[in-house]
Amino acid sequence: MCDYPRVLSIQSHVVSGYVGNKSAVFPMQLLGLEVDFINSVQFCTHTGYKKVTGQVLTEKDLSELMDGLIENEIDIYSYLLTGYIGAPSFLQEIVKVVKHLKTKNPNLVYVCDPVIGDNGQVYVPKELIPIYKEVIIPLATIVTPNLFEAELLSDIKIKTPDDVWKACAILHSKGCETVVISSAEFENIPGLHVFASNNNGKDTQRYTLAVDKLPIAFIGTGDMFASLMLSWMHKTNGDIKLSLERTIASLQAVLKRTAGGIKGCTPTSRQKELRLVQSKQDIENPQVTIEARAV
Ligand code: ATP
Ligand code: PLP
Ligand code: PXL
Repeated sequence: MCDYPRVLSIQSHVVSGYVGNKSAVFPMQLLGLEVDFINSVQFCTHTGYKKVTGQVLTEKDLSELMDGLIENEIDIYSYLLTGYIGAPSFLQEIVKVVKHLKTKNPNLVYVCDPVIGDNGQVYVPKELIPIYKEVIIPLATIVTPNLFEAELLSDIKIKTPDDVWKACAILHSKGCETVVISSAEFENIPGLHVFASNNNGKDTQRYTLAVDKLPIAFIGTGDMFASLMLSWMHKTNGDIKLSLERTIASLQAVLKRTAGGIKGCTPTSRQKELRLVQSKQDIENPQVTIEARAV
């Protein structure tokens, strides 16, 4: 349908720093994808800074931008990527966007990072949860929840890696082909764990790997994770093992470079900003050191 791979990425924009589209677009472009992006908000910085100013795009604004693409007959995309969404009405408009893009390209791959919260804390309006669960997950091809988000979307408590696979199976049964748990921690098991499960309706493939957790709370890593998974799933023709390994290789290189520039034990938000531009080569040419294990 598309003469070359084109992504529509609907995420936050920040003037300074790297979250949302600022951490997702550059990696996808480096990996050869044509990226069109809609900024769901334009803030001075991410919301962890002491003063946050800026504008929020409404569902009407989003619909107007889509109308322009439709009128110009340039509404054909291979991929749709969505991340943090702050309002139920905006998420409902995204539903319309997905359905429309699927009428133009039935093979559209929708990659959804269902940003809801982390570590038992919800940081979006709770009304978003049933929309993700009942409407978005069935429309998505690839979802990238963290452990807490996977619990909320599957309605099961996840205590062990076995429980992760149960949650993945529930999300597959709702109609989502690929589930990637972007980060999970377990009692008595060291490290930060990543899981990927692919179910094409017949067979299931599962892979997992673990990384050492750096003692820094990075921001924007989830957004970069989803954009790298999208890019590598594209470049490897849906190989989840290679995609997971290369995504993690690039991310860990970015985080090590970022951590290396931090002096002292209480880094500022500014010091923790991802060193994305400096990591261009690690994104283009990830050096895989951690192999994913088949389960
Ligand atoms: P989302 O909420 O967007 O679904 P998430 O909460 O899972 O995302 P992160 O916790 O940022 O996102 O993790 C994404 C990836 O970033 C992990 O798979 C890991 O590779 C890397 N990562 C994030 N924080 C750290 C850390 N402190 N040490 C090592 N790796 C990290
Ligand atoms: N905290 C707030 C207030 C957010 O808006 C977001 C948005 O995603 C996050 C945390 C999550 O950051 P990350 O995707 O890096 O986990
Ligand atoms: O990385 C997620 C994210 C997206 N958008 C905005 C944010 C954050 C994290 O803080 O503040 C505006």
